[in-house]
Amino acid sequence: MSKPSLLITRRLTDAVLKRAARDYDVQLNADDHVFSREELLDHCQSVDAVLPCHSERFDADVLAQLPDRLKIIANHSVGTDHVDLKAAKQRGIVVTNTPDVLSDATAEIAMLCMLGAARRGAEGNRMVREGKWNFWSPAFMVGRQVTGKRFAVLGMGRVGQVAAERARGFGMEIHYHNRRRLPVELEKGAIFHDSVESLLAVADVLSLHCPTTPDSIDLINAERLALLPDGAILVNTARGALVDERALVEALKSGKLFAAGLDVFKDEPGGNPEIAALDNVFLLPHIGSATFETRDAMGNRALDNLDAFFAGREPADRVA
Ligand code: 8YV
Repeated sequence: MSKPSLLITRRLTDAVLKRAARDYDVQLNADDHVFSREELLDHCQSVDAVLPCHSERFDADVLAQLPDRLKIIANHSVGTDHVDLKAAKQRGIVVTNTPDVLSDATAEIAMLCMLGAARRGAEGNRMVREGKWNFWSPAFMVGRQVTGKRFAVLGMGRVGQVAAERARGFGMEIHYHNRRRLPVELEKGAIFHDSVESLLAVADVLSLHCPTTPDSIDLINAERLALLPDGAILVNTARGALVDERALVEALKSGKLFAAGLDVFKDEPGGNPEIAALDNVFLLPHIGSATFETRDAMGNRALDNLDAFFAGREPADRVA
């Protein structure tokens, strides 16, 4: 029997690519070229399945133009905001994601963003590297200690829960808001807030871990930033779309926010030049899940979902 054909839109790890080549007739975008919409559609025309990353958009229009033979989009990401799930369902295309396997790596990056922002990691790093470190005083490069402060998790899903666990390790008090309150054994003493507003009011560090939906775009806007305690820190390792970046720049300039640690931006790749021009930010290029271990696990999870689908079973991580 011939192997199903599979488009892999980005270079995955060697181990994952080897496994994919064993079981699928793979079309690989080997040079990691960023597909335009037209190129993506073009490459999808001759395959039974696609294994894309979060950066390839499958909106209703793209989905409508996929060939009938393409039956599954097995994402290499936990986030699925780049796929119109409703339209995929209507079109009879199965969609899967890669939950769990990236929670540790992403929570680590949330801690890096928190500490980098609180302790002025980017400024200090730049100063030393540029040879501008020419004095020292007790008042020099003073930041915020996080120990004993309140770590506020917006979206207590898998990543949010691991981030809370790591923040607990720094002696922080955990607060959270989630659509549904967690069972007490998963809360582990975290304090539940039944509204975003109530959470913001206590957030010394606000860490975003909620999905991007039409309702959560610009969730953190000027009005909500104003609810934070003065001198709060914003951490975003989820999606740039959650934050009104213009309002963020104002809050960082006015000192309402002490700093922000961001791994994600509205415009990716690239980021936001107005944010990048500020000193009180610690910025990373969307590398929350970028560890060797996690990349292998994500690729394998996506292939597990494809294997199940082509064996006539329900993929474990089906989201549409
Ligand atoms: C990935 C992510 O780096 O999983 C997600 O939703 O944003 C990141 O973990 C990226 O999606 C890789 O495809």
